[in-house]
Amino acid sequence: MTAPAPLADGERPPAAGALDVERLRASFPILAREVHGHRLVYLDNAASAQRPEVVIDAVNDCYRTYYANAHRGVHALSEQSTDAYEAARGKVARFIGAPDSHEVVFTRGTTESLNLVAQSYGRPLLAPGDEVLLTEMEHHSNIVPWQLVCEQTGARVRAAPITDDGELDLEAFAGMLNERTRVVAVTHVSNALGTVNDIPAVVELTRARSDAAVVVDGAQAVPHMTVDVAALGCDFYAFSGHKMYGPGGIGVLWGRRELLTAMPPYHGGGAMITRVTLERSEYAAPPQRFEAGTPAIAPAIGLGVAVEFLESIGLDRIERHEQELLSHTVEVLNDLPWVRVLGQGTEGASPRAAVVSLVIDGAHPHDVATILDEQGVAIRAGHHCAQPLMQRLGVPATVRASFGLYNTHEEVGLLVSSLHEVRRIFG
Ligand code: C6P
Repeated sequence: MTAPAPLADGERPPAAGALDVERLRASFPILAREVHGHRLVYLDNAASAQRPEVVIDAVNDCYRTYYANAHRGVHALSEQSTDAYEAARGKVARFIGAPDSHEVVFTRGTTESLNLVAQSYGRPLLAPGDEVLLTEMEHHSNIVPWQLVCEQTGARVRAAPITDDGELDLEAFAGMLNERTRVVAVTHVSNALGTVNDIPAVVELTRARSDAAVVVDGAQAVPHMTVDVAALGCDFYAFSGHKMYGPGGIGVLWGRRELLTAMPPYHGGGAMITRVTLERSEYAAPPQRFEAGTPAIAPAIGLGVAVEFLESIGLDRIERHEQELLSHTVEVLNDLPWVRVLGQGTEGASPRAAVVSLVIDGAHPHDVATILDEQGVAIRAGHHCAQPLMQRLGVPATVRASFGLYNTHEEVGLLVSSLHEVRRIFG
């Protein structure tokens, strides 16, 4: 079979129905490579996804033809870079349903976005006795920044429990909210289990029982489902470019404008001020207030193109395709008595997104990952930067396969046959 032609710039795949996955795959040059003599089966998308040609080209084109610093010069290149950088902000705002592009702050990634909220929103607000309520399924990026700010202010971190099925226990969560809760920080989608949290329910409970701001870690949501921050009702939403087929080194913090406007800067430096004397400085309005120093201009522009790429395919179609891959994988794995799939829930459970975590009797996840790599299958093994979750699940580590829009049922088959190879080796 000849490989389908890559999508031309601006060309749309078929308007309805299933994804034309083979055609989309051809837009990702890296997927054509081999690893250890096998075709690459890339199932480590939750760690970082691959980039389509349009994103690579956009970054390349920026550096080749118009790159200069943004917001600093009046020369043609600087104006062109500034325009492209700000246009990317507008695309991101539209993508997440932000009412106003001034609410979109470019950061280096989810981690920096969450640290920004902890330090600029949390630190001036928190006092001894105040509480920051997290969940047991958070990534370290949504735990450690809150621990740091609590050490600095005398507030304390609490964590709402999850059920054995890997779901947030909403009743227990509600019971932990009180008038001392100042921040609720919760992931939209668990990076280790794929659990999709009901953010509108979290917001409703929070509003009913406290004055806390709701901070959502959206790192694992934005590549897999339509996200509309206005509909979610949260106060802050953080995500990374590299997990949504965009460049590395760029991420986003969305925040309600009135909150951002009341927050002090996170970093000090160039471009975030209106006036500086040696005694004091006056700060620019958001988002510039939070973008000190020369920003990641080409990566931001690439992120804008990644957004257009996702929109041109349609998040609903991506979600449907990944859900089919997920249920196929779980169904096959559940038939293997030596495999234990973690936290996929039971009948009536809340949805899961694009991630399968498993353990294999008698085989350490790192050994499994090594054997799979020899077959060209890239997955992640470890604690996935979610050590409290691993403790809750009673495992030191898991094997995690995570899907992207370009994965196929054939690749699920290759994953499963590689797991059989692990079983053969470990007996
Ligand atoms: N999770 C994973 O393999 P950064 O590194 O800043 O782009 O994203 C941090 C982060 C925050 N929250 C969630 C839910 C995440 O999944 C991640 C990154 C990767 O699961 C790398 S540890």
